[in-house]
Amino acid sequence: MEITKSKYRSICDDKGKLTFLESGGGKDIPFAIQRVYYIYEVLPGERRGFHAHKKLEQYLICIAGSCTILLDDGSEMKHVTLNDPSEGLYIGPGTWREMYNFSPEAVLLVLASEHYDENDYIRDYDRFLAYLKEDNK
Ligand code: T46
Repeated sequence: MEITKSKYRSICDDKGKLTFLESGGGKDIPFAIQRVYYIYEVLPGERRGFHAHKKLEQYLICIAGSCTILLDDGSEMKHVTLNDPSEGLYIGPGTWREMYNFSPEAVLLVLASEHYDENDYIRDYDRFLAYLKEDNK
């Protein structure tokens, strides 16, 4: 499984740092951003996610603190630590994800290609494996 991490342009001057990203053809985010959400104040030891998406594409940016993302494509698992606000992790359809190891100050920002749709979620691991074998991906 290939891990796609992007580094965004940042301006660092005597006032501090500013990172920016743009969506659209040839830009930082290849899809039109339809939704933005963020996860924060995660309790110590808490693990989130435990699902895959059928269609949704997302970029995850840990804009404060750190957290780790487990990615599983049904044949391989990878763990990616996010601790740089100028870096985004791409997660495409058909990838099981879990998020854990949140530092107390962590804020995980997510840029999503679609509006919220519970029908796009696969929240059962066996169903996820079966889904990968189907032709309807
Ligand atoms: C994902 C990972 C990285 C909404 O009503 N609207 C939304 O846009 C979202 C994201 C969630 N919700 C509701 C659905 C649940 O009742 O908020 C509740 C918590 O969502 P969930 O348990 O799915 O949260 P996570 O942290 O497990 O997963 C989230 C995203 O849902 C998911 O798409 O890829 O972050």
